[in-house]
Amino acid sequence: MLKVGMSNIIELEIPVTSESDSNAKCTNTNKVSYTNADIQYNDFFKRYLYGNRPCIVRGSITENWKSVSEWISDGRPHFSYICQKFGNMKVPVANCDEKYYNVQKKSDIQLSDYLKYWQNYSSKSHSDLPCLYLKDWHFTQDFPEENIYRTPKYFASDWLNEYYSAKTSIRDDYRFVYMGPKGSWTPLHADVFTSFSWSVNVCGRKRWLLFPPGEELCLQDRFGQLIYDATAPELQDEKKYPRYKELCSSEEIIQETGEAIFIPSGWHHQVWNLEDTISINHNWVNGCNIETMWASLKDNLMAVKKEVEDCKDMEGWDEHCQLILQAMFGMNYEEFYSFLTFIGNKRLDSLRENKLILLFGNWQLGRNHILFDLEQLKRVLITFIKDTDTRSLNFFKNLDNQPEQLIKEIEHYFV
Ligand SMILES: O=C(O)CCC(=O)C(=O)O
Ligand SMILES: [Fe+2]
Repeated sequence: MLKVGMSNIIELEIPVTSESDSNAKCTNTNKVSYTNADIQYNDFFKRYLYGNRPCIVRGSITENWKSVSEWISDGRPHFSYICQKFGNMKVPVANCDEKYYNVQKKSDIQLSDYLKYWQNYSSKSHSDLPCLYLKDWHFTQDFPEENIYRTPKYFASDWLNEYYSAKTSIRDDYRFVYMGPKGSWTPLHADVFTSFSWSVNVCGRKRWLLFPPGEELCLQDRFGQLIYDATAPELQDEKKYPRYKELCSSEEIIQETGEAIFIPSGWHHQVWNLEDTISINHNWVNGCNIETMWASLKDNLMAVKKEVEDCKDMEGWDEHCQLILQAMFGMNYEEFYSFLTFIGNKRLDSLRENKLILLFGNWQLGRNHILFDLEQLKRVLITFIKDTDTRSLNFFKNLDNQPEQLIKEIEHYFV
């Protein structure tokens, strides 16, 4: 267990303001920046998280990571070690050669079988084998005591995993291990809930193709369907992809071993493993992108409602739409409200009772950071409770604790 000293505090100068209009269309402010792992937290926060700009962090990110010292041997995955320790786990594996709707076909297999396959595949003696990619393995949830990495401080303010890892009723979080052979890849997408993501290569290298928010419209066919592979020649077919010619900004970047990449909210991306690669990856949301998450929850509800419009007169239609929203988007309004109140109450408790908030990686949340979180949260909560969809839902009509009270308690710290 790490001791919590001053150096473990992540803190902000207030007010936080972004340096520029980061995602302005077709400007070179969208270029991926490089920064060193000694950059001040406040600077990283302002430039990249609040500014919603991509970057690669180089330097000492993976220093002392157990995943590096134990899982890697001579720069390659230590197959026998990984197999002996975790081989009996069931893990999710995608077939990179098989498109299923607009994603890769996935199934669960035993890790030992996957590792055997991988070694065969890499030995090239089985050119008939499909390219399989182990992705979205909830490793930390499966092995909370293993501590194979320390979340870098820049990514420690993570409301999403703070909420899901505290919630015992459902076993779900957004902390993953990815591993796959050279050539495995992930099709074009934006992340769940328009969350941020960070990813660190424990071994191997990745090629990333990034598109700033809005550019994905140029990568949709005339029915609004996003292309599966952003490098496919069919994009040139103007009849199919009429807006492709308007594409004006994309970024290609190589992420080396030991480097962290930060992918901002709403940036579409496609990824290739250039070598046999193992990476750690989190999706996350915090005070910088909570409004974006709320906007995308609303957009998704609108899309659901449009889809089932013909049953509008059915009793309980609004509640039914919420069920579909949960299934399609991964969250509905009630869950979102529970998420906001969990984060808000935890921070208020900490201010009232002078209690520490310890985040992943044993980083401690500074007081200004807590205030920033509360201010952002309040803003979203106010629009959430005014929303007509929210007000029509049963859970909201029957709340035990009124949200206005929470808002008042937050405001108390801003007078
Ligand atoms: O590494 C990959 O294959 C995909 C990672 C990704 O999409 C992400 O980190 O958001
Ligand atoms: Fe992603």
